Amino acid sequence: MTKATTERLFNMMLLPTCPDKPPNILEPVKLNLTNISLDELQTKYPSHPGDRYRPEGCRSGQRLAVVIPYRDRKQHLGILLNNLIPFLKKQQADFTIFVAEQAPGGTFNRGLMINAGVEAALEADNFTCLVIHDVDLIPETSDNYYRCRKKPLHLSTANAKFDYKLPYQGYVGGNIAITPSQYKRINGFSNLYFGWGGEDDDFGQRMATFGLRVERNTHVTGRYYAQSHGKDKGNPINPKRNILLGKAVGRLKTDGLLSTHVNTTVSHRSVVTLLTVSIDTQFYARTARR
Ligand code: UDH
Ligand code: MN
Repeated sequence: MTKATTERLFNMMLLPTCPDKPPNILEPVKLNLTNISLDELQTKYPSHPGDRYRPEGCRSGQRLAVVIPYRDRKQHLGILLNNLIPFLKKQQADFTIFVAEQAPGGTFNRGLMINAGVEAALEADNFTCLVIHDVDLIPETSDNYYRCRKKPLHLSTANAKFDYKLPYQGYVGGNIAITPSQYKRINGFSNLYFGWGGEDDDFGQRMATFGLRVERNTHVTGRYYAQSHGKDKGNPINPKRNILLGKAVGRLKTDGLLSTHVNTTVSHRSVVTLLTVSIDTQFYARTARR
């Protein structure tokens, strides 16, 4: 038996399960909006094997992978991580954060980055819960538990950017908790939404098609601070989003988690697992012409 295996077995036998309600969970979140770099974060937070954080003294009921679609938002990422790590530690979560960074050049594709991030996460370890997380949203409520439930859970129901309300009925954009098996059942996100808009509604249609009724955080629990930004250079509004949405359900089986055309490299940065995702642009250019 390897040392790691022995240690794991030992922990499993000795550690009690973490309580549903962690100690001090009702202390309010104190947002920290000071700029901080990934290097500084690596110094601030001790290194963890496999970039995995585990609660001290107890065993968490779930193994969480947080997946952040990302490009060109360094400042947002530093600030998010500096808030998210203590937030998840307080929740006694067992978590690894995957940053799915789209390689430079070309138009941003949020759905494809999320699929690539989930793919890499599920290859890396046996996670039991996925949280899809935008880089600019910071949770404001301590007991907004990043845990999976029976149904997918929409977390960011009260985004400051939308006046702390849902922008429209059926909105599932921003942050969502979903199990790997649910995510696989709906074949993840569509890979075809280049540019801003539509991929989240497409994802909503996928869940509805499989009878996965999304549960929602209350407007108190689901409060998020929104880091401000303008339009990103590499992410113009997608003029084709409504055409794509019109055929969302028909495409579900052939366009999704099982058919990403990307090349992903993995780098362990101790606070996060950084994925660099290069899109096969020629493949997607051909798909778009069809
Ligand atoms: N993202 C990046 N880099 C980009 C674009 C998007 O990292 O260049 C990621 C990031 O995680 C971000 C998420 O994708 O939080 C969603 O993109 P967004 O923040 O642009 O989406 P939002 O809903 O749209 O905030 C704001 C765009 C304003 C256009 C409004 C038109 N009605
Ligand atoms: Mn945003």
